Amino acid sequence: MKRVMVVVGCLVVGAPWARAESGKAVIQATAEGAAISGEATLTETPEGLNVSVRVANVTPGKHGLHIHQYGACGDAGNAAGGHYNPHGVKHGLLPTDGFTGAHAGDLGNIDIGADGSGTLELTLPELRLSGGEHSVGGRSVILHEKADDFGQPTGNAGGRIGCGVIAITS
Ligand SMILES: [Cu+2]
Repeated sequence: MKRVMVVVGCLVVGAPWARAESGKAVIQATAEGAAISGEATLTETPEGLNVSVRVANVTPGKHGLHIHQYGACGDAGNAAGGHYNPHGVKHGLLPTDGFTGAHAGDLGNIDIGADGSGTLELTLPELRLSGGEHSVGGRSVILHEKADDFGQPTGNAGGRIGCGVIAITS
């Protein structure tokens, strides 16, 4: 005679206390009458903060894109202050230079095509929307007039043509 033992398992679904945060910045032109528009979506993932940016009505070519210190877009974007740089280090490109060789807000460039639109998607380890050493919620996404050439101190990217404050949405 065979005995069959049935083990009833217990399935644990999800972990509601480990809720990921997400945020959004609506990017608008800093100059009155300019048609620049766009959006940055920021999502905390186990790999880091996923930042997905799309913009439209921008002159073709590379444009510097950074997270700046303050959540304000007035005064032609100057109200956003300097690059978000919590460690007081030199300017660089965060995905390759890390927190010792780049500002925490150094996202690099966004490539704009002939139709005036472009996208940039990055996942940045240790960057967060809130909490931790490098949190970007309540700061600003700034789109620059020119390319970031990674020169010092801020990449020679010229004026601030687009700006959006990063709001935590969920
Ligand atoms: Cu900038």
